[in-house]
Amino acid sequence: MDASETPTGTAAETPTRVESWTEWDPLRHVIVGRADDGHIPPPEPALDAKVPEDSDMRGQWGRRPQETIDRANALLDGFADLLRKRGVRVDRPVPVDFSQAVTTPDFHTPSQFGCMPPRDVLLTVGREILEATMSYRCRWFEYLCYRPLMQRYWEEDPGFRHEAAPKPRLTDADYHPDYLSDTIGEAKRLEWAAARHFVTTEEEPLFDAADVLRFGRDLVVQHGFTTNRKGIEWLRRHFPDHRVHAVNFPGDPYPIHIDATFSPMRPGLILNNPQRRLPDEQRKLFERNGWEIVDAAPPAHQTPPPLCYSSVWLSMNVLVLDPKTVCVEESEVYQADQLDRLGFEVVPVALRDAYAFGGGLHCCTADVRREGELQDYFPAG
Ligand code: DAV
Repeated sequence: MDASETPTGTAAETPTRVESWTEWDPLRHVIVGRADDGHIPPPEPALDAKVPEDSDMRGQWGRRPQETIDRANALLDGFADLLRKRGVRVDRPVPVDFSQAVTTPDFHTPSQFGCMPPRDVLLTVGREILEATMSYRCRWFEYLCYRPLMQRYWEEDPGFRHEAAPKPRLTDADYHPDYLSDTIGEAKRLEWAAARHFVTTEEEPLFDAADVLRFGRDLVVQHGFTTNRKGIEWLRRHFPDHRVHAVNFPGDPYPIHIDATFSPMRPGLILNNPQRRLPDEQRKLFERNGWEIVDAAPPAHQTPPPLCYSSVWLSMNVLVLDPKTVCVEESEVYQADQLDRLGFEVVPVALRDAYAFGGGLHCCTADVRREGELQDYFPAG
């Protein structure tokens, strides 16, 4: 299959219009990733800093076992079908050969990663899709998997703006050498995270799209391993009509991507990881504007699945279909129950065996179209 595969059901008729301003407006068109040819990348500074010190992934790299790729793809295909049945148009990326080494004038890496989490690469803000800089060498070329889709949207939607942030050089100057040890220990990592000392330096702007949340006129961006201050400043200058707010979560020893930490569900309601609370000072924006920040329910699992980068908090990596409907991974019974009590229709989706390829239900998708117009959700500033 490729980008031109024919969607089934009524969603096939959805014309191409790129536009999405929030994480919760009614979803009409989305990209769902693929696990094809997924690789555990070779060691490199930004990635090593994220692989937990006790992880089964330390010291091994190469193509993932075919049976795990097939299983993950079956789950991703199932999720895509479920979305189509609910009237959402679904497109899929076109994988490249991730076993290829990458050599630029500035770095060399012996293999690449995959194209399971489009959320990390593509940031949709209004009528624009922006390719993030990324901060891992093994993910430098990942945007190529989405180019067939971007070309098609560009041909079909005269209002679509396809943008790419400046490609970073990713020399050793981008990474703090003290993070290169695998015996740092959790206490030291928490101390560094609280002091906002992350693996990436301020050599050049760096950001992953999954560090950004869209609240209409406001963008909330996590400062952590994958996004630095200059990356946030770059976003501020790039989106001059938005207010860009930097946030950080001191309780996270491996802070990458905001979507297992802080999840907006509908206007006025955000789930926050209780082990990674938003600092008091940064809560004020939400409180002044009447938003409620509630602790997310605990994960149903004590450990992530095998060969997985992410924490058990993918439990809260949910995909909101509209302000009353949310997709939750089917084994995450506590998260499902909490959202049910908060008034949502909860749609269970099997995805856990795909987590190892780069994340959960929010990670494995990227918005193309949500209904709704640009609004100001924080009028009190
Ligand atoms: O909790 O490991 C995972 C986010 C993946 N996009 C975590 C963060």
